[in-house]
Amino acid sequence: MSEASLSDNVLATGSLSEELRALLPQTKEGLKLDFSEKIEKSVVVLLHQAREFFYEEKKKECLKTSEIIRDYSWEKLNTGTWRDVDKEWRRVYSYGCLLKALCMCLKTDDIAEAIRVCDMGLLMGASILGNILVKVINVLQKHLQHGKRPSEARIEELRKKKIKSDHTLAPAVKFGTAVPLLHCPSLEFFRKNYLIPQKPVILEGIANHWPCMKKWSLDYIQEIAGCRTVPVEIGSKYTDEEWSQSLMTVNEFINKYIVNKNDIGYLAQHQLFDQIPELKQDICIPDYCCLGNGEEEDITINAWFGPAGTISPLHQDPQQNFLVQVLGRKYIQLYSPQESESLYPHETQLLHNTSQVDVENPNLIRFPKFTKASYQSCILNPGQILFIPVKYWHYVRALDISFSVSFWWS
Ligand SMILES: O=C(O)CCC(=O)C(=O)O
Repeated sequence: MSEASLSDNVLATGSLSEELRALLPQTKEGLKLDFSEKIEKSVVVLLHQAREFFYEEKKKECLKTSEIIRDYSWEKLNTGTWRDVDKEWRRVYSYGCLLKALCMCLKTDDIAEAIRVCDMGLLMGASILGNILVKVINVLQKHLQHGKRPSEARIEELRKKKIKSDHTLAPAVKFGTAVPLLHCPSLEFFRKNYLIPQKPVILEGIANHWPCMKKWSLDYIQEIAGCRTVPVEIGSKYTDEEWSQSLMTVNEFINKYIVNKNDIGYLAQHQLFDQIPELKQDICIPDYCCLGNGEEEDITINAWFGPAGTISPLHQDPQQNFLVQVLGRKYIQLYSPQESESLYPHETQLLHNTSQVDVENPNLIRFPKFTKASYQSCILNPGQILFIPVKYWHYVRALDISFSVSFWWS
């Protein structure tokens, strides 16, 4: 591209470039690049070069160098197990994504692609420069949508189109097995009767006034997050051989797995609210979490969004959980940790927290003790919160298009 056409582009996206620059330190020295000796010297040199090119407005060179940084650190992120990937390499990857996205916006006007690059940094990298990737995406998204956020009237219009129930037949909740239901219990009542004895309970009247209950619909989610890249689990359950994971935009996910039901796709156990803070404004942290001894920032908030028919096989987690139902219904079975022996956990390290039993269609020849396991069950409806104590086994099947938010706390 000639210099003339380069500057034409900069002019065309003038205010975008100004807004992006405002997020960055004024001088290249301000954009600190501190890495430990774990990062090879040649990579640190490349990072300095990319930074220099960026501040000197050598966009083509900066783009090329940031691509090399991304490709090289990508290899590091994909070698060995994720747990063993050093955070320093994840930071390098984030810098590569940041510089690449910035150059793309200044050099071309492919904003959607720049958002995808930033999302890759958020998903695979580590936080840099005060979570700058989130801030960059905020600016980019405004320009992508010509500065429009849905107005109150538009939110109301979208709400009217709210997802209808799929009318999937809900399994009967057997008499005597139903999870008890409480309306706005006091903190002390909940602590004494459910938290201390570690008993599941459904809480009503707590979350039904959260903004998400009114605002969220397929259309609203598409307006806020349609262009964002998210991880999607493909296949009916994570214990199946054919199960896999893929990255795609929320729009692609909705079109492929919710509107057209090609296969089961599940945006499961994803910290979507860290990635898209705008959606976080629509939810609250249940007050009952203060009964734990952890800090509020230690609470892990996950999104679970998918079509009817997603299944989370019977498994247990190491923290207390408030599972909040926002859209659609879910059928849930719960087994106390004392039943573990009758639930036949997988023997492998990776799946030791997951039962081998297909709860709604158990093979009693292979797993005879399963008939002895006692359980509780419920249909979780929008606005309800299910308290799942630490290590309590839970099986979850969506009966409708469903959006749940889980709060893991200690
Ligand atoms: O909703 C689901 O599919 C599973 C939720 C879950 O396992 C959890 O919140 O820990």
